[in-house]
Amino acid sequence: MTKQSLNDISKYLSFILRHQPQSIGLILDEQGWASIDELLEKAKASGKDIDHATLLRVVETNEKKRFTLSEDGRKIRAAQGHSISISLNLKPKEPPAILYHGTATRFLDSILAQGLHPQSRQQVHLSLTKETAIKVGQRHGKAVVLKIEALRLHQQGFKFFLADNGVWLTDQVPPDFFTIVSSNDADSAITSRQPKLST
Ligand code: HQG
Repeated sequence: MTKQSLNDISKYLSFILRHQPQSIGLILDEQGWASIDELLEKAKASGKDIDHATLLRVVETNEKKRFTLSEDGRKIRAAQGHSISISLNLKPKEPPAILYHGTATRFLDSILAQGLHPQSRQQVHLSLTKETAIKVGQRHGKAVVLKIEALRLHQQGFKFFLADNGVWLTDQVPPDFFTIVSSNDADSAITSRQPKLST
């Protein structure tokens, strides 16, 4: 199986497990888990034939560890990124002092005015490193990175959660708790209209 085929299956599983399980008649439990047997059966019935070994290979080789298996190996769920309403049931956790959020310059005006909101997903996604945040931002256009004062937010009562794959999640980030990071990806026009510039 080629890397491209594994990647295609990963995208398909993300679509089903994060966004549209009902598109193949699959019902996830309240914490986002699907029975692997049922998932494979329903995928096959809708024209996507994936065998069990291939599914396990996708889970193991996925570079962002997007999928989690249950302890008994019979269930699977997406580690984060859901738009459907499920509760990952993660325990709140104290975050590091700083986390990063990658976004695109075209969203900046709105983000500076309103803060970060989950938009179509369940929570705002934050990264441990600037490098990861740049990659996340590039998915949307010209990347810009926000440096989030995560620990200060936590101390103010905002809850943080660490997904199984190392992505940090929180419900929102108000404007007073981030600054724009100067990087090669943030052009000077952006950095110059930002009052609190950090590196
Ligand atoms: C932006 C991928 C305007 C936000 C990634 C982002 C991540 C606002 C976009 C995971 C806003 C939502 C999630 C506001 C936030 N006004 N825009 N007030 N607040 N936004 O894709 O964080 O590869 O839903 O900055 O790596 O980009 O799929 O979220 O640009 O971990 O596994 O609205 O998805 O993982 O975009 O990405 P998304 P995200 P996977």
